[in-house]
Amino acid sequence: MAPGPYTITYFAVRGRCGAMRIMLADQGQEWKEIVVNFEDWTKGDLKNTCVFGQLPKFEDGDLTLFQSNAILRHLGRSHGACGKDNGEAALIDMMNDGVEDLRLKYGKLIYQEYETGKDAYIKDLPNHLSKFDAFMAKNNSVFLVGDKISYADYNLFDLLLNHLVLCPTCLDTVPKLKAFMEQMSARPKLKAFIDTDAHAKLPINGNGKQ
Ligand code: GTB
Repeated sequence: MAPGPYTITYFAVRGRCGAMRIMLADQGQEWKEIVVNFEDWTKGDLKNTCVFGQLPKFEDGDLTLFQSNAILRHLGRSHGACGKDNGEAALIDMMNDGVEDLRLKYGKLIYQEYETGKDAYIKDLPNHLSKFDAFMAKNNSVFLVGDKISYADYNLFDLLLNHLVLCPTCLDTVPKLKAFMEQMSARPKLKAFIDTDAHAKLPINGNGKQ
């Protein structure tokens, strides 16, 4: 396969690049990784070139993007994974915003209150996961919206992988999400990628907490 035109510049973690890597792998794309050491990052040279002073940075040929969700949407549009019409695209955007809301809560737990907040977070998790489960139950397929995989499915999958590490039983009360994870994990290219060291051995978060 010819190398893809994609480059991801990010720290040596899954973090905000887990979903885009899983998506690229599942879509049969190749990409280059530029790994940034946090010590080098603090010198500021690269930071000063980033639109919002943060990573990930994503290059698609001459196009340079920041903001992980914009990158996912761009890949969705490029690879037919953002719905079959405007209505589906809007619902996919909506669900992806829901994933982002949960990712922000997860990030707050991991980076700010892991020791004091973990038990309460896990206790409250069914309230959040049940919303995705109920929405999925109304769709007549294994995906969030329509009958084709979308960028929001990859984002949800990545975030749920993280949650299964945080709390291995967290999907026991949400059967649709459990089936979703099983079917996503059985996709050959996706499974091959998450079995690689490049994914499996990469820390989930930057502070070693998971
Ligand atoms: N809304 C943005 C998006 O979705 O792309 C948020 C991007 C973001 O939070 N980037 C963080 C960053 O660039 C990295 S993700 N932080 C550096 C800075 O702001 O100067 C979280 C993270 C934190 C630390 C590490 N680490 O130490 O390796 C890895 C990832």
